[in-house]
Amino acid sequence: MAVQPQRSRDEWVSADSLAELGRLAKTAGAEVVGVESQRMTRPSGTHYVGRGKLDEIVALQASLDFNLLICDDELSPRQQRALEEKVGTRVIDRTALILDIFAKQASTREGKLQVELAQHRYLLPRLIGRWEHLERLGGGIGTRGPGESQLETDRRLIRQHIGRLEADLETVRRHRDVYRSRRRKGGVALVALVGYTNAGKSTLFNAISNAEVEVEDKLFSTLDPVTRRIRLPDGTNLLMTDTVGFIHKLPPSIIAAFRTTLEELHEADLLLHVVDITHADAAKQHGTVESILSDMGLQDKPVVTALNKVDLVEQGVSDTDLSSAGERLNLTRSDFVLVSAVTRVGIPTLLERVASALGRPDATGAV
Ligand SMILES: Nc1nc2c(ncn2[C@@H]2O[C@H](COP(=O)(O)OP(=O)(O)OP(=O)(O)O)[C@@H](O)[C@H]2O)c(=O)[nH]1
Ligand SMILES: [Mg+2]
Repeated sequence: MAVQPQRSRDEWVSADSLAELGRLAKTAGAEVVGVESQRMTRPSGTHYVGRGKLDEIVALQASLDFNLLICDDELSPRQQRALEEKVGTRVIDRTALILDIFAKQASTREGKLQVELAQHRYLLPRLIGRWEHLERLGGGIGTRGPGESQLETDRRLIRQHIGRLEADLETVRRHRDVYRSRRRKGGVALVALVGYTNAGKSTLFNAISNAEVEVEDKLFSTLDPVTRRIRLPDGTNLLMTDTVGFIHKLPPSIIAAFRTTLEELHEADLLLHVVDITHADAAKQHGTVESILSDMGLQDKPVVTALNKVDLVEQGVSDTDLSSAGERLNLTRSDFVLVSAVTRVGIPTLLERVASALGRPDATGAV
């Protein structure tokens, strides 16, 4: 369910965003039985949607008997609780859904710590809504300490836990720093793959490096970064990293929690931006990735763009048509190469482009 603000500057319209939310829900293991949206000046502070739409959703619940309602924007604790009470099902938002998928995908210690941190940070401000009503009922819940409410105890526990997670992550980060500085001394260039989730980053990474990163037709199949040493045809040695994909409305809380993973991008000498050129929203996805990169202060990193999955483009489409697809993406500050990570078409050209973009004496690895 989504609210489309009337004068939004966001170029994503709710239909596209909702289709994506549906894919996220499927990835998380839910079955989508209905999709609803509403145009409003801005989402309602009480129920997210307006009264009329809310009645429709209640009626829909009675007829379809769904047991989970997912909203496309972050909900306040108040909105979430009001919706749950009215609709009679569990209600979650886009952030909680993404966190759920991340939790499923995290496999390394670093990944798990980061997801847990993001989940706890998400939970903390939302506890109020959960406990307020119990407080109003007056005490009596076993775990309360003297003169202390359940809410305060819970918040303190969660804050303590957040503190521990941050400390653990700091340790992981220090290990990484040591590893990084060793790598720096080796003078080997680092290329990081970036791109919208499901663009084909891992497939391309595997094709280039003969690695075996899991590739799946679902969102966020990669979470933890993987780095491999690669030798380019011209003899250049470099390191390439495949990592988590981006998505539209990626909450800042998640970006903050994934600081350790995303620091790899700051370390990179070059970003290889992979775009699924066959996706109906390719241009918007490209723009979203660019704006997340610039929010992260990475707008000045050199970029080579790979327009991927050209094998899926209808036979007979000429090179000029495909190039104009690149132009539609407004590729101003970067160069692009048409590739297929599956058939490997364009990969040699892509690697040449990467080598010349790096083009630094210390990137040759010859010493
Ligand atoms: N036809 C075709 N399919 C591709 C190509 N590259 C990737 N795919 C498919 O696209 C889907 C996503 O590929 P991944 O490599 O997992 O994408 P990703 O960007 O790593 O995605 P996340 O890790 O989820 O962010 C998979 O089903 C791949 O098989 C390509 O060049 N051609
Ligand atoms: Mg991947």
